Amino acid sequence: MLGWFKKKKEKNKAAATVDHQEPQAAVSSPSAAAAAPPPEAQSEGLFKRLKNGLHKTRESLVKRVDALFLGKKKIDAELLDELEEVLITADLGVQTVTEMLEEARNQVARRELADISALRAFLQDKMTGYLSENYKPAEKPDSGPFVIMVLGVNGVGKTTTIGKLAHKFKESGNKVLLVAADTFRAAAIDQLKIWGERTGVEVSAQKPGADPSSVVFDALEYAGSRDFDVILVDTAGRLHTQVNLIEELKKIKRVMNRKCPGAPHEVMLVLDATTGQNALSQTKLFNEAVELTALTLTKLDGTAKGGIVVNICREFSIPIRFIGVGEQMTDLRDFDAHDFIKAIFT
Ligand SMILES: Nc1nc2c(ncn2[C@@H]2O[C@H](COP(=O)(O)OP(=O)(O)O)[C@@H](O)[C@H]2O)c(=O)[nH]1
Ligand SMILES: [Mg+2]
Repeated sequence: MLGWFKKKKEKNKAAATVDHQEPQAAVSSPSAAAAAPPPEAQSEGLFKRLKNGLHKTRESLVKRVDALFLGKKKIDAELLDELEEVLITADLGVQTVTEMLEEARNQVARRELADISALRAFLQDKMTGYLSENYKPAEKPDSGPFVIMVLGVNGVGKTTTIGKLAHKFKESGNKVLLVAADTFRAAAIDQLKIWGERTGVEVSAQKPGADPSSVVFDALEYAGSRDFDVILVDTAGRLHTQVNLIEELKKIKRVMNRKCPGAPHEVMLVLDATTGQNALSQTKLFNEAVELTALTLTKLDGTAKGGIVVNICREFSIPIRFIGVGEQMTDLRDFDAHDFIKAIFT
């Protein structure tokens, strides 16, 4: 998880074995994923779940590509035009698709792409490459807790993602604190408390209507010398176009940094993958306001347009850390380009 987040319980093991014991290390990079496969059975189960979660995208993208390829032996101009259209409707982004098809056409002309199966492999490789190109690990603080500020518009899955993350971090032996800085509605605070109970993690909360910046300040004060490894801060949903709410977000970030220099170590925007293209403008405006360091895409199980992940990766150099593929506690996956594309293509 987050590349460097080793299982605490395994910290004392010989360094050479730690990576192989770490089931979440796959996020660090595609090559690291290849070098450090998680235990087979577990890995198979997780991969199956990922595949199930992405079935709609597989249906709309790869099944349509395969239908197009069916019975064809030769790659001709018409086939490439049709392929271009299928990829564009899967939300991969016009620019990316155009670029990819141009390269395919050149390779066909140079006889480097000889047949349909080579073209299919070409698509798979290109997409994996696009998804890997801007990977950056999270920056771990030298000491003290790793503070993650979670933000995004209403209903995208911020609180659920925090719950799932609490579970993930706790499972790998970290001491986790949740901070209820979404003080708009009492229900939002309660929802976080339920996740706290479900995952057995402490929640720092105040009354509805409290100033979110002071909630964060007090939580960091409380965390002080209590040896937390990870602090996850929930914030109220806001539109990227609501100027005063964006100012509030900046203030929360400033207060965090003043109280705990270096924090937030991760500024994570949560995006609902089912919103398609709108996710791009959300990313752009939130990034301008608070300098995002990571993205999480939720509800990939509910959309046929998972190609949006490629679109977002190419548009911004902000790494995608996690993807949500369901509503359960265990339905959050470390994002791994290789696994993601493989799950769609196989
Ligand atoms: N299918 C699916 N639903 C999700 C996922 N993540 C969150 N949700 C649901 O989206 C809804 C809104 O989530 P919530 O965390 O309250 O959103 P918030 O307003 O951003 O905090 C809830 O019903 C969640 O169960 C996901 O990955 N897949
Ligand atoms: Mg919420």
